Amino acid sequence: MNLWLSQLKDPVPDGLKTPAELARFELSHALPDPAVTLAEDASLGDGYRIEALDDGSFHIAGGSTGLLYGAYRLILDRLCGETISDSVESAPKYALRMIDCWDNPDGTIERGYAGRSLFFADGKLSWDPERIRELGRLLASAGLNVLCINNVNVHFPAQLLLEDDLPSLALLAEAFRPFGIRLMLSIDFSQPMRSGIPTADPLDPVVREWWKKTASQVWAAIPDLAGFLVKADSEGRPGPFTYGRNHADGANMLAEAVRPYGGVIVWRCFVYNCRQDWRDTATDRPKAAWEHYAFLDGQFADNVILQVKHGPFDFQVREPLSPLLLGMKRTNLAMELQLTQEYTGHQIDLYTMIPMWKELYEELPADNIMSLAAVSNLGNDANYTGHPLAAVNLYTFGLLAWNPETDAETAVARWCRLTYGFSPAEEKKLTDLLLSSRGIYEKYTAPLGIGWMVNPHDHYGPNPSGYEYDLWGTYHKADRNAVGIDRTAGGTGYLSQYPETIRKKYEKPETCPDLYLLFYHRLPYTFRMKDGRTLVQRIYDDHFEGLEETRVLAEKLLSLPFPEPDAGVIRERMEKQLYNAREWCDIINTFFHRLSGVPDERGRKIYD
Ligand code: GCW
Repeated sequence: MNLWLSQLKDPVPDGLKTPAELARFELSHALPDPAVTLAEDASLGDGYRIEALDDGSFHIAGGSTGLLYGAYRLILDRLCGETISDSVESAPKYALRMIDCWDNPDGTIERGYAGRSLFFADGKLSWDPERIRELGRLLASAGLNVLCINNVNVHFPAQLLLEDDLPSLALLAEAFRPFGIRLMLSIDFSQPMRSGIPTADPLDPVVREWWKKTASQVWAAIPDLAGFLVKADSEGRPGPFTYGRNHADGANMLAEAVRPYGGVIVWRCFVYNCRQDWRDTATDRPKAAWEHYAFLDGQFADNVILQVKHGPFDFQVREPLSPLLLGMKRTNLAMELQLTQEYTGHQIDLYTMIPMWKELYEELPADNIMSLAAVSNLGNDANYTGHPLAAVNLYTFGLLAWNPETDAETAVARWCRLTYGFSPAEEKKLTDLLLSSRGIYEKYTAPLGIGWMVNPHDHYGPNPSGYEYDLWGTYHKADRNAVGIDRTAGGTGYLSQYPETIRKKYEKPETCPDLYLLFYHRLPYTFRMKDGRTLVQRIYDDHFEGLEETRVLAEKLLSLPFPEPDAGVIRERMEKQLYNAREWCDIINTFFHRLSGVPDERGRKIYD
């Protein structure tokens, strides 16, 4: 199974060493005719230039990886029935196009919905070389180039990746090398303490020395390792706060250790108080990242990249763009997206993400964003992503990381064509269904930007007050009159973290876009929306519509001629999604009906 590359019949053989060699292999097998000549030009790096010559042949120039990306461009265009008539030049917008796996050494995957790890089993590295070559091909053909293989929550024995497991890790890095994919590792900030050092204080000379020595050993084994990914002082992970240091102290200390080898430190900004008292109204979780990082702008070393989740909470179906991505102009930034569907349906419910990503880009100036990262939705299921249609998220993420201008419909249609080769009418139908899936999911889950009404911990299915009296800072405060939190200047002040244009867009409930309404405002159920409906009526309507649209989605989707085994898996998941959508619709509507006492204007069934 090779997903969107299923038309490439010849598996990548063992023993290829460089992306340029792989490019030659792929072209000679997938595109033996017309002739394609390749010329390596290191100055082009990942970029390529393809020229269509008068005799019908093609010429590709590029760095070694550029040749590979150029080769996939030609091959995939050809598989799509497209051809390059003159010449094209292309180079990626982002230098690091990363997939972050949350895989644990025991083979489990945190928030994974597609089987077990492709890289670990029984406490150590373990992989099937053929599957790694398939995966490498998938990732490279989507333009992705960095793979962080282990969970940011570094639980023992993942620390051994920097110690006894190095030789094995070097072999895995070698397996990915022809695909132009460099490995990255999540590290444990307190790891020096495993060597008997009594502290992990980033300003302690012994600790600094330990990291330098460790980096020299790691890069001696894997000279092209991309760097380290760090989750520090977040959800119980160790970090510089323990020693009264800030995150620039922590990140810069590591940056110095990896600098001689061209390594980067990707430092996550997912830092907030995860032991909040629900009675405490002074703390508003979305404000946390800004409070921890904004004042450090300009203080990070140039090989540090701050990795910021796209929204200020945590990958909810609707969140505004994180203010850090707009405000830290003197810091290298990466935006972090989540392909694994933690809050978006567990790869059971259909949820195509590119429409959401495109919305984020509407507000993103992107000048100082140098990397795009996504939490992996991969596992060892035969189809890699559990739900066969979830693969569209991996592929289109790659296209977007290469070129954020990529149009959502074109990207999804290309994936459909490569994967299923349907007739034009069927392809259009599938493309439209995929593009509509996010809006449908959004309608039947937590309303109007409020988020979090999920079953705690597992995060699938409705539970409107599951997190209401918990420690995580995720409250909606619904009572009999009103719902939501005022995050404007008159409320928690979260909105003040944004530039003026954005503040203006959201600050008044009358003009705030509907879908963000309850993210920013606390409003009575009787509040009149722009179209004249009351807030609570809009909530009821959205949920009934979301359920009905899921029914229509199921019917249309299941009428398409998917091949087996996809057809069976899609049918089975669609049935579960229908059940889930009904649970959401009824529970959310009942919740608000019980609280508000307001009947549905249209007299539809809401349970008491
Ligand atoms: O919200 C949380 C997830 C955790 C995850 C964390 C993070 C890896 O529920 O499972 O931990 O986000 O992004 O670090």
